[in-house]
Amino acid sequence: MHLNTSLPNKKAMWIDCGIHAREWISPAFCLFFVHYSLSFYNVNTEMTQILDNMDFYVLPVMNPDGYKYTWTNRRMWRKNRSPQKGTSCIGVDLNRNFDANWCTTGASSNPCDETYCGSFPESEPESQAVANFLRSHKESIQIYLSIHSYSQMLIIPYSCSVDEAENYSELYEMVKTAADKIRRYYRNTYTYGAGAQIIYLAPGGSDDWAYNLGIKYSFTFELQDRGRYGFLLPPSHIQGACNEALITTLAKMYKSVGK
Ligand code: ING
Ligand code: ZN
Repeated sequence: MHLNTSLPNKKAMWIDCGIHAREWISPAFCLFFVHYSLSFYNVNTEMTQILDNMDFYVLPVMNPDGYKYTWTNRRMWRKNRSPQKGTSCIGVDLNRNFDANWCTTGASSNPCDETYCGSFPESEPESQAVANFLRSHKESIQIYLSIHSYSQMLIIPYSCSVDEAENYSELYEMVKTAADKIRRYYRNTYTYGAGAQIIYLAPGGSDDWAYNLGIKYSFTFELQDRGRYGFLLPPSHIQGACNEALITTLAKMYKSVGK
């Protein structure tokens, strides 16, 4: 979906949801976000100002085959559904398939594993399509945002190595501010920081790849919860989870349109 009000040379933000099949709150957030944007343009000053200065590219489900499979066959499936040569094991972890220290420590080269990196970087049509789109729009796309669940984390590069990102302090301030805001508004805790420090080494992720492409505001959010329901977040929690992600997203956009 491309939300756009016409102005030349506008900046843009990219959001993708549903890289991982079982993280159902993620596609829900993308649709919530589109609905919110369309409902509040010309109603809420913040949203109006942002949309006047920025386009949104929203990919509601990056992994549609996997997502469908979690509805019909196995609720806890993570990868995509691509058949692999020489094995009956299926699927590649799309968030290990990007070209950022691809398939080093933190990913698996075994097609039967949950973090299988694929046979080469961008081997999968899903990751290739996203990478191609970002490559051809990198002049305008200023913010990259990828939505996952669960564990309530606001992650900045890098996850693929222990190196510090060049604008680490600025990114760190942004996620810290966002986490503080969520705590104030919703009394809920989000941890924040570089992926390799706050979770685990994870090479081949989309956010690190987008960052290295030159999109210097690159984030991965892990939405609710912190483990009570995990991927099986009950419907009653959808609104709250989306609101938390929304205020975080708005704060970032607001900053980047210079208001
Ligand atoms: N977590 C992410 C994963 O792919 C992550 C964590 C973020 C890895 C950014 C790489 C880059 O493992 C979940 N829940 O999928
Ligand atoms: Zn995920």
